[in-house]
Amino acid sequence: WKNTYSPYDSGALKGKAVDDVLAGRHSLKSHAENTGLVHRTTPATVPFEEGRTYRVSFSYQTNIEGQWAWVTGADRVADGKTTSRDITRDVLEPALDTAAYSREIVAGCGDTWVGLRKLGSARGADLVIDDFTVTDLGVAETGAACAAVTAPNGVELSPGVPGEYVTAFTNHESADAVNVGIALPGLPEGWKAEVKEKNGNLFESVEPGATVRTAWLLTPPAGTTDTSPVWKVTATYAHGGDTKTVSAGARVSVTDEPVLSPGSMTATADSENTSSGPGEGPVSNVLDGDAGTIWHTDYTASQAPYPHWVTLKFGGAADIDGFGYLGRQSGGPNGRVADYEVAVSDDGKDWTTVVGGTLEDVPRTQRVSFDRVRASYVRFTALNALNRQPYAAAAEVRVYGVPVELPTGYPPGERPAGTR
Ligand SMILES: [Ca+2]
Repeated sequence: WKNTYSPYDSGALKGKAVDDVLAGRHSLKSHAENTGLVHRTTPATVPFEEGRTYRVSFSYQTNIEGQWAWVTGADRVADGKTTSRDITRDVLEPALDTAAYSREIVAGCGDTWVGLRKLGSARGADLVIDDFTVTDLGVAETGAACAAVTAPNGVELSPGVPGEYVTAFTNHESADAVNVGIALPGLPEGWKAEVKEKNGNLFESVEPGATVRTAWLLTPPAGTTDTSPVWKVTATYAHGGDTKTVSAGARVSVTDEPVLSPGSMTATADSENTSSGPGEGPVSNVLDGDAGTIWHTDYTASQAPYPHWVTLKFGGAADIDGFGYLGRQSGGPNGRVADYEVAVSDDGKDWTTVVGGTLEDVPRTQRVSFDRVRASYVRFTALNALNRQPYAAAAEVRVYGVPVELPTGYPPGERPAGTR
């Protein structure tokens, strides 16, 4: 049966939430968790042995895209401290009917574990799993791949406009990773992937612990508006005589109107709180594509009074006609902006106000429009807060428009075959 009478929310979730139980009498359900690791195995509950291959499988249902990932991780103990990190991360696609997950892993890189990670902050995100099974498939042909590749979450692109998309490779092996090649297999038909720097997706050698980044330019074709395609970012490298590949799921949103890619802009603000960790305070959080991380004005060292502002510097001049504000999605009402002004500038010094008004307390991006103008900067000035406290905050901001000069790149380099 479907959970049409959800006990915790008879409104928005009614008729849409996942089942409480998939099979038999018991399943494990996670409801509206905070972001982070929700549950995982330990060496005592599932003793993975280094150098062996295992199949990890389960059945599941979930209701909102981009909220949950199934993770393979490893713990390492050094100097009396345990460090834990994700090795692989598979984002689980929405499935309102029971779906199956299965993946083969090679244990190693420390004490291997598997578990569930909450990625997003969408309201009412549920995941229920059952029939969790680990099958020992014997000794692996190659050692565990301990490096990691990451893709940005929540990037927006516009049809026909090359947008910035930065992937990262970190070498967690004990020795150099050589002949590293980053690729985007499974990119949908018609999409164009370029790299900003020639051969920017190839690295001769990456030292243990080091991270290297690849700046891509992705261009969705016409007709992809309002889609959220998925693919994989892979890194192939040689280490210890083996060729290894690690991968991560990737997703972007193709918007219904041109938007300047967040990665092409830099943000500054009049005030930033610095005592609450990276997820609350820094103004760079308004461009990271994560609704769960916010800019918040200082409330530790001082309580700067209104007005507050965020200035966005573009990668170059752009023709723009709108601004988007996503208020904080959790953690209380402080900082949700009421009255605002948006101004534009060519040089970051002389400003022209193009629109003003009052924002609402809604869980979506509020887009305000103005007459098309060419500019290199936008400044969002918050005049007061909905709750009349002295704080301002934002989860994400956007500028709608098209760069005057579209960025250009190079075809990605081909990784040479062989280990070196
Ligand atoms: Ca954010």
